[in-house]
Amino acid sequence: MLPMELRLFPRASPPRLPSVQSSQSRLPDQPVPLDAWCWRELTGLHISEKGEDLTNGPVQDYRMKAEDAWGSRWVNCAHPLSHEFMRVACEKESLVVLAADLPTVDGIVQLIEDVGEYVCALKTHVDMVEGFNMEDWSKVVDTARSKGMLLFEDRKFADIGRVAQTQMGGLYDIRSWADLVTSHSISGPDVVDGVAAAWDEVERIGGVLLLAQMSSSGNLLVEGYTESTLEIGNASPHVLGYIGNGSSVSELEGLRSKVGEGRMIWTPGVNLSAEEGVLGQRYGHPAEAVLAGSDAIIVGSGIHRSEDPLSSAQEYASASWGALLER
Ligand code: BMP
Repeated sequence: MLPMELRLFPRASPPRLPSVQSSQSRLPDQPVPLDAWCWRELTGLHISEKGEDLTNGPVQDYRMKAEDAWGSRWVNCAHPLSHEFMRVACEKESLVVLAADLPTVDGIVQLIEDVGEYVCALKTHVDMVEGFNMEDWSKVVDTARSKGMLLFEDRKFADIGRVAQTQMGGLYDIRSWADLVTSHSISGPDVVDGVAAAWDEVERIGGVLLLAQMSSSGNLLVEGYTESTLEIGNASPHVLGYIGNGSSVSELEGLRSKVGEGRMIWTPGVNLSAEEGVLGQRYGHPAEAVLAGSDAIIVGSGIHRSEDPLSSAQEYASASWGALLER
């Protein structure tokens, strides 16, 4: 059993998603079976962290704000964590996901303390952290939670389902603290079911973002691969959305037109001042990415390497939020 502080959404009873089937047994064109608010009720997301029922209170206000800001995405996305992300985005007026690519727990905690008010989710590469142990890592988890951020481990799973399930545990025990993870689709749909089965083991709900495109130059995720990835993702209730290439407006527009409104697109490869990063990273403007259909901008060095991370986070928040309201 997990300690309570590692559970994002305490619930009276374990979450069971009644219509969840294996990705393979559902036809790609079948819609996700429950509407968003039904999922919300089932998962207890309408219960605040203090245990208050928000249904008749402030939830109405943020529903209105969220529907205004997100439009059809709010109505059509079915995964409960997509709504949680959209709600936090409205609260913070920001679509920023912070890529905290730092090698120490103290460094990550300090960064969250510094910029957390403008960040909706913390993206980590947990295997980058020197001398990792779960006790220290809980400082990152607790600090991110205290700032109202979702936890997103960019693990890029790519193995067979059974191995992915096991890799969600192990030293880093990703299943116990991450709300979202990334996965490649190269090994087929079972990788997603393996990841979901691991969350099920610890009675938590999580979402998978499949890599449909990448921002690195010369990557092999060509159009046909992207389309096959969408087939896998659209058939799975565990797939909250896709990673798209934030450095290319045309690639993103193409991706959005294929994805439709029911899944999110999150984009790395965005920077306000650079067009190129180190070792083949490519960048586009965050506002252009959002106008082209991105729902979350993943920003790493633009914030953590800035001389003034707080002002930079604020700039990324305002550029992304402004673009969302414009589109
Ligand atoms: P930066 O903004 O410093 O370039 O960092 C981008 C982050 O997004 C990194 O953590 C990287 O792992 C991730 N990322 C990426 O850059 N391109 C992709 O295609 C997929 C990613 O996950």
